[in-house]
Amino acid sequence: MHPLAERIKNKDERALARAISLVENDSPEKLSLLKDIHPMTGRAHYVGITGSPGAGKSSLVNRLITYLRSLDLKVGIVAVDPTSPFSGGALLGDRVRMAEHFTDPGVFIRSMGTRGSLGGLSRTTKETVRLLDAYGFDVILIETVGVGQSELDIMKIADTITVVLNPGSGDVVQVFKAGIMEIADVFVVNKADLPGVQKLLTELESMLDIVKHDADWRPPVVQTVSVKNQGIDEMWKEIDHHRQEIERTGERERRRKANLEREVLEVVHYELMREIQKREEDTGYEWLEDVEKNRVDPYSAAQRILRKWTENPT
Ligand SMILES: Nc1nc2c(ncn2[C@@H]2O[C@H](COP(=O)(O)OP(=O)(O)O)[C@@H](O)[C@H]2O)c(=O)[nH]1
Ligand SMILES: [Mg+2]
Repeated sequence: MHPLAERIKNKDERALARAISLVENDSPEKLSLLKDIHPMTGRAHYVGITGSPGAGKSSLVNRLITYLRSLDLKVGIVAVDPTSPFSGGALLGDRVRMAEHFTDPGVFIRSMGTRGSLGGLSRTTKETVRLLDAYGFDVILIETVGVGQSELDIMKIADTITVVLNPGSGDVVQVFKAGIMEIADVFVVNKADLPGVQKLLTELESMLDIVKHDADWRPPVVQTVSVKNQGIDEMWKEIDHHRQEIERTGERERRRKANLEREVLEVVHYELMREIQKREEDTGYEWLEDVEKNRVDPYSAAQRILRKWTENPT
């Protein structure tokens, strides 16, 4: 067994932090570590929290941590943050947030910068979630930056996907366009202290009538004011209710299997790409000039590289 896996099993928090760094740095030991922790995973409830920048995701997460701790649940958090050009790391707000729960062994927060994730942000995030699961957290909160394609991809690992919207923001249309409507399990209307709540609720319900009209689960809509700590218990109640429902119907198993399948292919894709890229680098991209000078089209060049690989894999 990988020594870090052994230590994670024994709830060594420093080993967990080390393991996440290995994942972030795409270390060669990574696969064997992930392999060894896999049998320890599968117990935690993965909760995704997505929504436009500024919607209040981080403040909600912070309130949720406190609330979940009051229920004596252990919480791991992976927050994907836009990398600040000034600090070169995660945003200051998250450092402050971290400090608040710093001494609590039942909380572990890791910020992922959008830059500098060598294995790809989506993959790094998912692997970090697996590590947190193996360590034994009851709930793992995954906070994304915005509502783009990569967020959508990250969210797919979650059992319960929570989408945060604000009144007066035109969020519903954006969320609809991004394809988030289809994958949302719980909607949170945060900043419910601001005007336009009723309008947003009406828009949201009519959108749900269209998108979820024949779904088994119609996403509930909860209102929160995270700055005043209002509605957090209700938010959690709906998230937990969703978990119970998908466990009851077998949907949780189906999602998890589909995720694992996808992850297998992602690993293959990534490892193969890395090998091929390395080889091409070593041979100085000999096709490059031909493609640039239009002597060879890109598709033939790609086919040639693939053929070279299948005939002589390393
Ligand atoms: N009025 C009001 N402002 C809020 C509420 N929740 C968050 N905010 C503010 O919205 C801003 C963005 O919050 P943040 O949690 O960083 O959003 P994130 O980008 O989605 O993580 C902050 O200035 C918060 O103080 C709320 O319920 N009501
Ligand atoms: Mg945030």
